[in-house]
Amino acid sequence: MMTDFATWVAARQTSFESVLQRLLPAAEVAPQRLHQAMRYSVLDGGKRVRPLLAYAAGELTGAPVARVEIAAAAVELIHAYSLVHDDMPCMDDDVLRRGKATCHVEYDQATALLVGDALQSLAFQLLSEQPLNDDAAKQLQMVKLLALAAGSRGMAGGQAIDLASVGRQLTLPELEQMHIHKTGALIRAAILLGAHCGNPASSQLDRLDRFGKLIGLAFQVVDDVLDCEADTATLGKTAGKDADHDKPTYVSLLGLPGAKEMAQRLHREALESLGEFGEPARRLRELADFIVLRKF
Ligand code: GRG
Repeated sequence: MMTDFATWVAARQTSFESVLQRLLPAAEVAPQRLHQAMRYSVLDGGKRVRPLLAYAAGELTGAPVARVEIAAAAVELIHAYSLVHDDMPCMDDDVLRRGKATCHVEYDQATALLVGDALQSLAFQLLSEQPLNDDAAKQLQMVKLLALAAGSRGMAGGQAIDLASVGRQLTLPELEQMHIHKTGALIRAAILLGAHCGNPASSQLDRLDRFGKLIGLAFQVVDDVLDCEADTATLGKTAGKDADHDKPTYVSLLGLPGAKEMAQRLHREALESLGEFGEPARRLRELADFIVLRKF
């Protein structure tokens, strides 16, 4: 019998925590302070949405879990690095992340910079040293996929657009471009990497790519709504920062009802893109529901 969604999520989150525990350098190993700060920034926090998407895509393509969890860890390490750097005074300058002090507050700025650098390197070390696909050329493609998603034409590029847009009015297509890169690229990569640990048909990859694009954007629209509607304690990060920093968001452009409507539309289209996959795509559909209906 298929377990319910909450049980599936809890089981994956628990086993993924052990995977991260194992893959991160031990706190006692030199340089201890850096390793402690890396573990502080990655372990015991976050919803693990990207890893869950990778697991779900892997289930669709018959991927061995031992492979998917390495790909999922690589994506989560990139995500954790981006949060550590984003919170620094030279970027978003925040003191709270995942319900605890941000890395540069708990440690110091230089350590936070190095934590991000080292997490990014570790992600690519894992993708290149662990067996993820029987075909070495395909595994090389997976390394490239994550590099593109994280780099200047992906997440880092989206962050650059974000920094340059403060105080400016963006058009809807400009805002969409920013978020497709900043948030969407890594979410899309998580889904495709999970799928590539198995044997996806090219028609499956096309559909998953479309699903990833739509649900990555939906994630950000909901993030904008929550920044405006939820409180700091629920989010585990400072709420209301977008308006305080005069940042263009879906809420500032479309208003709250308009942003919510857009999230619903993206959700619907994301589910449609999985149309013909049936039962094996059940977890992806449930994750899409979670991403749009979440309250934190
Ligand atoms: C510094 C290169 C660089 C990039 C930073 C991800 C990012 C780009 C900035 C984080 C700030 C932010 C609010 C981004 C948009 C949405 C987002 C990615 C939120 C955080 O992701 P969640 O909700 O966080 O999945 P948890 O803590 O659950 O993992």
